[in-house]
Amino acid sequence: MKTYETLLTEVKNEILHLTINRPDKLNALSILVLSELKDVMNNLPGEIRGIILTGSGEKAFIAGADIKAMDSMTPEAGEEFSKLGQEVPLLFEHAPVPIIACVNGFALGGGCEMAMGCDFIYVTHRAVFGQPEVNLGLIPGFGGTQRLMKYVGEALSREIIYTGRNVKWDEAIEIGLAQKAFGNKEEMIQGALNTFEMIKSKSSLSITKCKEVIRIGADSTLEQGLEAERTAFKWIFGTEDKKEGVRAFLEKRKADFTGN
Ligand code: CO8
Repeated sequence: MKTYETLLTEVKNEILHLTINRPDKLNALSILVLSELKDVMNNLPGEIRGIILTGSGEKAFIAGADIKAMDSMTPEAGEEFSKLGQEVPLLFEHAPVPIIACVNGFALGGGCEMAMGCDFIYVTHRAVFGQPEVNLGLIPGFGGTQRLMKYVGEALSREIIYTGRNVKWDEAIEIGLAQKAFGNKEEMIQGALNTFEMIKSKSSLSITKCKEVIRIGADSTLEQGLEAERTAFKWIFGTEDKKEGVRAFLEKRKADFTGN
């Protein structure tokens, strides 16, 4: 993979470890960070089965959009910044493999928004979420007004966004924003790798199609979602992995999926 100025990327055992690496600025999302994230997502290595997204250091996942960069922006530049920041979680959602956000410390503003674009979120006991944009006279601009309510419901999303308050890891678990908690960062990354081991034992085609159909369903009517499911179901019936999975069950053996 390419090297980046603000990101660390490493593929190990078919998992891409993607780390935002600006610890002195609490991994704040500058235009460069967002552009580099876009570049990674547009050039994913073919052989990977999953992505772990995390932040460098112990203090922050991402402390938000770069506030300094926004200081001198015109409304037009603000709109461009918002568009760039909206594109990244969309790329996460359209990726062919699952992405687990591993949140160690602050996931504020744009940080919470990046995490919510991932498939699910693991946390350490240091994780703190929030959409504090109202404290800056702003509004969430990288998808927070739309995605937070999908995680926690509309009324709670309004309460969190209007007050700009912090949501600590235990509340995040309680309200369904985060899915699993761990004592420290090392345990969290290992937890994500364990989850990926389970996912890797399935057909990659099944996982990609599940991800695609869930995404379509989340943004459409039930009828449209069911149609997408049916179409994907038909497609999967034409794959070697479906034949292998069903045959392995009938022959009482473990399936050997090839991703074909
Ligand atoms: N942007 C830029 N720099 C930041 C950011 C940020 N979001 N957060 C922290 N930093 C920098 C600090 O300026 C400081 O740098 P320096 O040492 O050069 O002064 C360094 O990181 C360390 O930060 P602190 O000294 O403040 O660390 P503390 O432990 O005292 O505090 C906090 C940690 C509480 C996380 C604090 O840094 C903070 O409140 N940060 C800002 C959090 C925030 O408001 N985030 C939301 C930003 S707005 C946003 O994300 C909107 C997205 C949509 C944009 C729409 C486009 C138009």
